[in-house]
Amino acid sequence: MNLYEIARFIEAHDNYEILTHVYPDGDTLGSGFALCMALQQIGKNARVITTNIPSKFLYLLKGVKQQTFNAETIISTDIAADSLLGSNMSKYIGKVDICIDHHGSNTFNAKHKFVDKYAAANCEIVYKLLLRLNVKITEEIADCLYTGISTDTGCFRYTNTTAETMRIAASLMDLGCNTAYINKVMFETKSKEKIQLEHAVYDTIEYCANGKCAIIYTTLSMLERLNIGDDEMEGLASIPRQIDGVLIGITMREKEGGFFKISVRTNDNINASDFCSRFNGGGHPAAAGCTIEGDLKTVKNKLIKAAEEFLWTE
Ligand SMILES: [Mn+2]
Repeated sequence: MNLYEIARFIEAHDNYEILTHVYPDGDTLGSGFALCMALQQIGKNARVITTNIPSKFLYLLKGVKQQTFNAETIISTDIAADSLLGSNMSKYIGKVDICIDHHGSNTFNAKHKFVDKYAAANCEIVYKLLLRLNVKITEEIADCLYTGISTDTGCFRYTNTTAETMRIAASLMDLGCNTAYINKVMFETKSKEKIQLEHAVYDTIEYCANGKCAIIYTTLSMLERLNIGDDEMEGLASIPRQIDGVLIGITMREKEGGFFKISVRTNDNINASDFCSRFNGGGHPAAAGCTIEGDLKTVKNKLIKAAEEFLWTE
């Protein structure tokens, strides 16, 4: 379906549940809540299904009405694969009517899909969809969309940023979006615990592949010692890629249940999504992820081996 057809489908249906991905980020939450407010504005029932929203994102809910209804139509936002629904949303697998996403690696099961891999953020697609639904983009909706666009582009610094990204962000500013507030909360403000965590993480840096790959990690015991929650973890993944000469920057985060969540960020056209596909993950060309089971040493050695093979065969 093209975006026009998606808009007509949405107008013809009602009682929406909007799904966001596990470990929700600014783009999936911004997309979900913007779409929810838009659907409510055009007279539909809608709610967002999500878990563990980091507290810094709670402003996104500002204009959202709580509604009770029996769900009929399911839309997913920014979800590239069934596994990204997480265990508590697995009941939705195979039941999604419309998938809206911007991951070129998308394999998600849905009746209808709109995937634009050139969109820097899923929120860019949602912005265009709302125009086709003749929704009035309120200040609250603009805040949601800007949050997704700014976070997925690292505040317009990453290579996925296009002129179109800038134009959409500029339109959102015209509509009253609180860019200065959002930029500060997303990119400047850090808790004292976060500073301590970064301090600890810098101590874990390890290089391989002749310095072309850098790995950092967090463990559950580190998080416990520093008394820090999952919502402070965002942004760590950009650290190893900042190092001069590093082509693959890997961040390992230990999770409950004996596995690590891996974030990969790359430089110089090294394909992060291809790298993560070796571990059944995926994502974007410069930012991707996967999960690997095992203890710290085992998982790290697997990543080092994979990185060396990957870089020597490029
Ligand atoms: Mn995204």
